[in-house]
Amino acid sequence: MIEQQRILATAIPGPASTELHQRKLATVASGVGTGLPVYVEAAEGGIVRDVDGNQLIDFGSGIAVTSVGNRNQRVIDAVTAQINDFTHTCFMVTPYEEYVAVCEELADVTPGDHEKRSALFNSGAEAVENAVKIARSATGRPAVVTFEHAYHGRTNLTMALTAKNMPYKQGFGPFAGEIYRAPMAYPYRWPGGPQACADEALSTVIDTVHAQVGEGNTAAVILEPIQGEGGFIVPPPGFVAGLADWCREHGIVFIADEIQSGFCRTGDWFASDHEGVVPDLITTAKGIAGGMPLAAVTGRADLMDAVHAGGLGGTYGGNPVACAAGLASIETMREDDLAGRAREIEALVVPRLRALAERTGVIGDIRGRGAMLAIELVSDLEAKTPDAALAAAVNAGCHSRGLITLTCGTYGNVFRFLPPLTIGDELLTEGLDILEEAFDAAL
Ligand code: PLZ
Repeated sequence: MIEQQRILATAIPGPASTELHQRKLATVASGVGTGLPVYVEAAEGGIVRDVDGNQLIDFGSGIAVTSVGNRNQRVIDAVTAQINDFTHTCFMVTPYEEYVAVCEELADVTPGDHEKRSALFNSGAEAVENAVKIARSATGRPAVVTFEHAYHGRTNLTMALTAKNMPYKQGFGPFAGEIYRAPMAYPYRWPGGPQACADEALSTVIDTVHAQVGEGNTAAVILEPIQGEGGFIVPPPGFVAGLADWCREHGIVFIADEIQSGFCRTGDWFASDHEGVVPDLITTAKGIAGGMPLAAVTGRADLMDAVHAGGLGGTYGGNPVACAAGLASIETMREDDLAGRAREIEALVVPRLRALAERTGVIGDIRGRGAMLAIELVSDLEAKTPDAALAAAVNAGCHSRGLITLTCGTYGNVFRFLPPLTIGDELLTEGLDILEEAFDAAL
């Protein structure tokens, strides 16, 4: 048991972490970065404990993964039982119930009550790759439309879908072809202002695809209903629904990438639910399995089943241990109403962020839903000049005070909040106090 309490036992990082980091630098490829090099020994609930005995408050959840809390007991029990039974057979060789049960749960919790099928994979990027394969196979069309500020992964196709060059794409091309980028409905930075954003962005996307791609050549449009790495950009009401409707009119597969926004993070099962949108295909990963590697594509049976037998798979996809963790995580979300908890977190955090914005004058936008919240930092509120240096300074200030925080955004100036949904109010409040201190120290 780790007490749900922040402890600063040494400087952060402390001596034991620093020693481990020297070993890391000598042996781990330098392309694999670390945002906060404290080496973790244990974690529970909303606390991560490092090898120096420091206990940090977790506002990152390993990038929106441990939504059911670090060291969730249901996950531990399910995984332990599964490991004792068997760890692997390869579902494509000799199948097992856990995979099937995860697909049943996915059909139940994802938007829409139509006939659905799922396929399981290991990572978010792999799910996105497969969603595109399925859309192309089902439509016989090549093109895929993606958006500014999008993030879909680090494999070749998903790098092509991702917008931001550094650090994700620099030097790694050439990228996959037949990918077209459309403008994103980004209310805070939309030239015509937030009121005009939904309509103008939608018509620009439609015109762009018509003029530069051709609806009949377009297999899929892929969108994060709330963009993650790109800056927690929440499109204005109507944009996602309008896009999905237009896709349906033209036989284009609408793929919602809910890898970061899914599984109760935004205060409902999926961000699409807030928009009243039923995607044709939905990609999930991260929060689905309490930290075990599991990802999925779920969607309309007619599309999913258009792929020839044997066309989808992989050695580890839907590994039984990961599936057991997935089932335990979904049960936790349902039984403990973690979507409701995400809404409570929003209600606690947003007023504090508003007060912080008023006091500091450097927060241009507060946005997000549930426990997927962010502030965009600017050096000039009128000009909306991105302030990545301040975001980095506040981030470092949080880290040294024992709060795990993350930044994001195309311009590196967005500070995001992704606590485990099970975190207690006391740790949340203390984390927000630390954030204020870090702002005061950085300004
Ligand atoms: N789609 C919407 O958020 C992963 C990336 C961290 P993988 N986001 C965190 C990093 O720097 O690599 C993500 C996402 C959305 C796809 C992915 C990719 O998921 O499990 O990292 O492959």
